[in-house]
Amino acid sequence: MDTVIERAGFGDILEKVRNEERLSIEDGERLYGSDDLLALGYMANIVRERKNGNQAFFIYNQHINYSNVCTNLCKFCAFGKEKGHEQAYEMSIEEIKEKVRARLDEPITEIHMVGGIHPDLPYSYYLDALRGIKEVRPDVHIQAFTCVEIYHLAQLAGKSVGDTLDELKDAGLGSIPGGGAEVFSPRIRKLTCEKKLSGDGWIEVTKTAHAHGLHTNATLLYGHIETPRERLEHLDILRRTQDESGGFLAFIPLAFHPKNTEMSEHSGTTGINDLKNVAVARLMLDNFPHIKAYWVMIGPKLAQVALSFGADDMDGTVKEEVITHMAGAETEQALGHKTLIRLIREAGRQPVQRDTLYNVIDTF
Ligand code: V47
Repeated sequence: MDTVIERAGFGDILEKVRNEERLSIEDGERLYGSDDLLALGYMANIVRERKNGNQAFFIYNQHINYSNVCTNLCKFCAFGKEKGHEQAYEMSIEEIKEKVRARLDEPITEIHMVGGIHPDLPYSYYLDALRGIKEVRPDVHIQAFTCVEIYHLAQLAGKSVGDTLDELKDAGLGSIPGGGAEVFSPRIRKLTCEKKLSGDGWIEVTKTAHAHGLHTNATLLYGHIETPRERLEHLDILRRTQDESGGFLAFIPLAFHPKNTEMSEHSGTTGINDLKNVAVARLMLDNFPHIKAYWVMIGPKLAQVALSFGADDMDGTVKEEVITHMAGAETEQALGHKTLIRLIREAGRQPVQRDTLYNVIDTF
């Protein structure tokens, strides 16, 4: 394999990877610039196996999108709708509880709940939603509200982000998902999501969450108008934040789906680009314990291959994914745990069912 690495011109980078030295943004640019996927994958796999051995994780989870009403209306998003739009919806607390009740016979350990930035749902709605879920399913871990929503909730509450997080925690919040990060670059935010909380704002909320004992995830929305440099600067900000707080659990590269968005002139991502983003993330984010290959966005088959290109987690059963499907995802809206186990096994990895915080629930 070392010949493959030499031929790709990555001898020095392999040396750094083996010595556990941090890669620079310039190293990252060389990685993105290469078409030698096997060389990238080989190096990413070294880090992947160093951190997670042969294990590949999945979770039994359920997604609930309480409302798609949104004042940000990001150009890359097909989910968010203006209030009054014919497809706009918001669930009552009873409807949210009913969603949870409907799956009580399944061994779900996590509920992933996010929504738009709603103009007039009161702060009490969000607390009641958390409490309502816990009432129906007391043991479930609720991973809810992106940092963008948390900032909005703090404004609604008229409280600091820290005090708001403490209240949300008391109501049942267990951790925070990685959405809303998009690309931190002010250029990209201006062109695609001008109204959204800034990259600096997203990082501030994240740091506060970590300081208040909440773990969070991080994402990068790639495959639209961002440059490789902008992706790498985004990754560098994430790893510097992780150096300080250590509160990130997983990074999830999100493949842009253009259908039904204001950026529908773009093509979807390709398999090579998807795998490159997994591998480069694994190599750059040397202090992140986990990299997820989110099967909803890149398809179960490529997510399976990604387990050899840096990823150690396939997310989970999901159940009723909406955000990517509104933007034209052709994957299923849910996967059975038996399918996840088979995909992982056939990739030569050991399937491990985890909880949200990566405690092992079962091995197969
Ligand atoms: O914040 C919006 C992105 C995110 C599109 O933390 C799009 O474990 C692709 O963050 N094409 C929501 N992506 C999903 C998300 C997530 C998913 C699974 C697991 C975790 C986790 C987080 O989806 C949004 C936005 O960044 N998004 N529109 C689109 N057209």
